[in-house]
Amino acid sequence: MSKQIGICRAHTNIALIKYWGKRDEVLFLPMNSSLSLTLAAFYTDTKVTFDPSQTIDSFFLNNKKQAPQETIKITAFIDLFRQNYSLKGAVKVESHNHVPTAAGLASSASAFAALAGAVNQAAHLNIEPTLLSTYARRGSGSATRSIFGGFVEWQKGTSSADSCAVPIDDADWDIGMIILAINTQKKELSSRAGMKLTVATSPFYPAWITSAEKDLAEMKQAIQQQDFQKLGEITEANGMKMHATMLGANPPFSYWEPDSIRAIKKVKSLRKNGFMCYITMDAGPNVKILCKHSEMKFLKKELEKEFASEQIILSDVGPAIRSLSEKEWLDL
Ligand code: 2P0
Repeated sequence: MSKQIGICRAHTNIALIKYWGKRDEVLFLPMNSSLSLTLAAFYTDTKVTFDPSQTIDSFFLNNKKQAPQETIKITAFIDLFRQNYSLKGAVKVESHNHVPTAAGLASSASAFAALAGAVNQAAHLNIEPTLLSTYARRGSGSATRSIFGGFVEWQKGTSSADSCAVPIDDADWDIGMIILAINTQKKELSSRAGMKLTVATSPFYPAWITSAEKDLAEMKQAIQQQDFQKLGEITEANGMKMHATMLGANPPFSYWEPDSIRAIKKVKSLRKNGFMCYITMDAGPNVKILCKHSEMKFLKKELEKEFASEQIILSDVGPAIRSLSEKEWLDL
């Protein structure tokens, strides 16, 4: 049997309605549905080669062979496909992360979406995108949403079969995102551990769930009506509520740093001056600003006045996963 190859590009995404907590740690079933915006600026390219002459999987990230503890995660993920589709043989996985290390963004969303897409292609499985998103989910929850472009909902579902991503809108209506990298050091508490602690100990958690479901319904309506102000207001409020659950955890924790608060104040003052820009933050101190694409460059200039040494990256709305040709791969 000859080698089978698949190459896929997946973009990262930022949640506007956050995923924060699992109801099933093994199947990666979330406590609440979430909704994200896929970003053009950050992506992962992954090549999967099924090689019958090899007996163990190997994993290269940015041309560097990864240690066994990293490769184990890849093997466990590909085993899901091996089991369901009776696939044979070891794989070589080669990934290139186009997520600037200074951006302070997690790459697990684009990484597992690209890996799922590349396996699908290499093994000629013809898995349709919604079902493919349930596989991506098993690598990392946020990867579920990176299968599609634009605004994407991850429906919490009732089981592993229907906890999947659904495209909501291509977001082709003057939308952009600014990433303000406050601190790009590895965080002390991983998002996986942080959400687990919050679910287990925060008395605010039940209120978060109720509130997130309401926010989601209202956000979908705002998207349908292309109501940017409402979209932004819900985004900012939902992110703040997620962070509030962490202050209620035992022990309490927060990913914020003084500069995060400085950024929040700056964005609020820009809003007072008539710009529609809204903050969201994830499991780290970095700040993402949802804004109008047409105002992005001006806003960057304004932010640079106060954050001269921080990296500020602009992103367009990103597309769904796509296959890459061997030539595109070689040109990387
Ligand atoms: C999100 N985050 O919706 C939320 C908001 C961080 C804050 O998804 O354990 O890496 O692999 O499912 O997806 C980050 O957590 O966690 C995340 P796992 P993941 O984007």
